[in-house]
Amino acid sequence: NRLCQLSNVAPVDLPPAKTGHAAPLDKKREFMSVFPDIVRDLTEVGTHSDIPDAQKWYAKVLQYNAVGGKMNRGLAVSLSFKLLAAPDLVTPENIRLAYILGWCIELLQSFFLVADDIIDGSKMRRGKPAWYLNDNLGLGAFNDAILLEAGVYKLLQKHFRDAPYYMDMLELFHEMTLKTALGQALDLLSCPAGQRPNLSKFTMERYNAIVKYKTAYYSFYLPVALSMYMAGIRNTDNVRVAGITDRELHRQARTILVEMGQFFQVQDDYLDCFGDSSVTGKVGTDIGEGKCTWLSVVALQRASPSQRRIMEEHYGNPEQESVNKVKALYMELGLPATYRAYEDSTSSMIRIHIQQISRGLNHNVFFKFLDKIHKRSS
Ligand code: GPP
Ligand code: MG
Ligand code: MG
Ligand code: MG
Repeated sequence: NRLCQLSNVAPVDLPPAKTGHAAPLDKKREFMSVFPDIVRDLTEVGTHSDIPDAQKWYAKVLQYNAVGGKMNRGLAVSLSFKLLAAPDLVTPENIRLAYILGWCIELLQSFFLVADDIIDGSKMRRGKPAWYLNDNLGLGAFNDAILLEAGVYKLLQKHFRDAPYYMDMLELFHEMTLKTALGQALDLLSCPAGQRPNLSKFTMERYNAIVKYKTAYYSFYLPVALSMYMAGIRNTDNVRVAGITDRELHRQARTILVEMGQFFQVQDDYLDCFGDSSVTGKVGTDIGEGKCTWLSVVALQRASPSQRRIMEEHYGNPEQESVNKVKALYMELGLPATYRAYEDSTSSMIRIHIQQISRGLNHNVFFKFLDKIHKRSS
């Protein structure tokens, strides 16, 4: 459509940084400064004031679970909004709205993590006991996961119900949740409760499908898609006519972001086994739980028949001795070096793919994401 042109003219790509780094501290602080308002929005006097105990509990659930992570997903909304939107749209009010959307993703993420830790039997999250282990909550934590998810929709309603892109955002959150839960289902099907893992299902194809669904969509596509909806398309009179809803642009963004998300989960799998708990803030469970991970798939690709027997005998057994045997096999197969080579080649390949996408989307949105995760250790 000649009348509609994208609000931003993509500048020349900046040379991407070489190593990963966390979000700058001031941006994180600014994002954090909105959190008390988020808690207030969800628990303020006047809403459910007849049940103050529940409101107090909700505030506690939010405080324990929604903060303390890297907050990369939450910060990504405002970061890409600033890169995608026309300068006159980048107002303090809109940046605040982007932060609120960022908190919606952080809430969605905390909902997933509370559930995932129960499911995976993980002991630690973000350097603290997993929520279900805190105060011996047990399965009561499941209800708190529901509280966290419900908060997403309360915030969207409160701040966006009159926005032209409200319905797009609602549908997007629902769609991302469905995809994530389907991915989680696939993750769990690799090792059904009470059974030995079915190693014949541990193929790279299946692995890629699991991580695309359980991680990539909500972690990478969701924040950028939200910022695209906010950023807007302008007509030739420079009047904003709609959010970026162009299907082709969304498709291109999704393709590259899903690729990055898969890369991110490979890193997560590597860190589960070889990461430093004091840096990752969590203790790995993948080998003991019999997960279909990047390491287990590559190990099986390379294993001799006798090495495969070690996997068959010990993979999916939480006893420390079995876990150690599998780790020793991973070392014997040289997986840390394979991983490092994979990390370098995948980063370069993603860089090339970014350069190939439409100029209608500022490439720095994607380069910034990639820089954040390249060579990450947490
Ligand atoms: C990461 O898997 C995937 C998720 C956290 C999504 C969970 C989705 C649900 C619908 C509950 P992981 O188990 O490898 O993550 P971690 O290593 O952080 O435990
Ligand atoms: Mg887990
Ligand atoms: Mg899991
Ligand atoms: Mg993991």
